Amino acid sequence: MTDLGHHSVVVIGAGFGGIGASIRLAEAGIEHVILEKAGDVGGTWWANRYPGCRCDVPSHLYSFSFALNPDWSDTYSLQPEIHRYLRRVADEYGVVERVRFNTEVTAARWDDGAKCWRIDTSAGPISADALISAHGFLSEPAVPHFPGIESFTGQVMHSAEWDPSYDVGGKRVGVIGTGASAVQLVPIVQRQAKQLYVFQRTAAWILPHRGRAIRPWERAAYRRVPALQRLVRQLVYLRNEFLILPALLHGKRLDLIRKMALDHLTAQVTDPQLREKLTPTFAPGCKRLTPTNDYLPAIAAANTELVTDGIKELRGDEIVTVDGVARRLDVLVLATGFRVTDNTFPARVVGRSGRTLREVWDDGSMGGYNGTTFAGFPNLFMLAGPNTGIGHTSLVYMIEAQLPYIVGALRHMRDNGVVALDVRPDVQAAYNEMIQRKLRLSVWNTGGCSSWYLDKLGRNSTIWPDYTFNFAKRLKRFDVESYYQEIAPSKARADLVYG
Ligand code: N01
Repeated sequence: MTDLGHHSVVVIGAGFGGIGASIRLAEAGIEHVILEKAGDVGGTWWANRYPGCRCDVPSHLYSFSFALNPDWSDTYSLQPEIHRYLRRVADEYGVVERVRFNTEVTAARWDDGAKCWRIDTSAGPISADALISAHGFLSEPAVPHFPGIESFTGQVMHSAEWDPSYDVGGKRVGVIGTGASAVQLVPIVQRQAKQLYVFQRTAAWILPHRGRAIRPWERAAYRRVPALQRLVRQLVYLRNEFLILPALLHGKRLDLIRKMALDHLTAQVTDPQLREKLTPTFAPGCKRLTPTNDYLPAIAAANTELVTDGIKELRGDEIVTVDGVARRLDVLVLATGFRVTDNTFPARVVGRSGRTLREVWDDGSMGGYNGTTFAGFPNLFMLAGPNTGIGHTSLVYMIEAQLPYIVGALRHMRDNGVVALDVRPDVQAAYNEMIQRKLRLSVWNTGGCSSWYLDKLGRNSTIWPDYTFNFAKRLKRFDVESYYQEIAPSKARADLVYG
């Protein structure tokens, strides 16, 4: 293994976060390298290649604000198109040449003597003055352990690790899960499979999908008049902020969403018993709302069985439910989501005190400041960190909102000879108290479901509980007064000392 040297900044991950960070760092003249475990850019949009994978956020909103794509072919884009977009942006902005592919970060430790991050990777050690983690919170598949899974004789695939060469045509397929990934892949699989079993633990709120192809003349208009696409993007953004967010945050108009979903169910499923099974028992929005016009008909199709009995074990080529029924399978698809609040990345990051981020979070639950920095972990910045998730709009908006803050911090360090920036614990605690207070009555906390939004202590460590423009406003300026800072001896001034 070779020593990968020292850099001003190391960025982990080349998805939306890492690409956006690299573009902004380059504009600010900040030297950096991106470490990417995969062989291509794209992050989650590279990894998730299951059939039917598309974004349930409108295309015009799901892109960088500075790199709109007038050529989206659909109002809700499919994964290959989003990946192509990210590839193109990364190429055009020179990001690709700054990426070290097939390089996985295995550990990162703050060296308080040298004031730098010492990072171990699968390709060798590397160090940096500052570390930006854009590892993504939906990057580690959650693989539940079912007894017998090791000796299951069929194929097992997680939705986020789909093998594109596997053909489900004419096969007996089992799908576990009914979340955002499952509702997209089930309709495609149902059309091709001989027999499909969908194992549902919790029924999902299925809403009508409003997607449609974008007509050639619309694309031509967006190309010719970019302001037009900006306007459409802004209207979509405002609709989501002012119509959907209040429902989730304050329960306003939840009944309307419930009625819309139940009408959709009634229209698409005629069998009352099946409808009963498909009717959720928690408040809509408590889990991510899933819009689709194809899922319910696929569940009602003759070659599909919706199984609501719990899974007991796998035995040979069979999956056995608690009622003792065994079903033969050729392939088992785990659409079982991601390790979010128990993501392993924080366990690999060691701060000033010698404790990992995971250990710190497990004490007081997950938390940071502005979803970006962490007391005791100097010069560490996280994109899409704790409480930056949103259930109603585009995560790309949140990531972009973080970038001026991070670049502002790095510029401040460079211009003032600051070698360590560490958010004050009291500031971080007050911030998290504000977040939790705002979340208390939200549907994510009170809707009666268990979701990946809540951590093992029942705290909501994932969702930003306010308008997203308020998040952007908060992070517009780097608030140095919220930080302890340490100055390089040659530049130290009396008013800039580590407190
Ligand atoms: O995962 P999920 P996902 N036995 O966690 C079930 C994003 N995303 O991959 O509800 C039986 O939502 C689990 O059951 P239950 C989006 O942010 C975005 O679908 O816990 N079942 C659930 O039904 C989304 O929220 C897009 O009872 C088990 C399912 O598996 C996030 O990714 C598209 C089980 C997991 O659902 C995750 O979505 C796709 C077990 N042991 C995804 N363990 C966009 O379009 C789990 N389940 C942007």
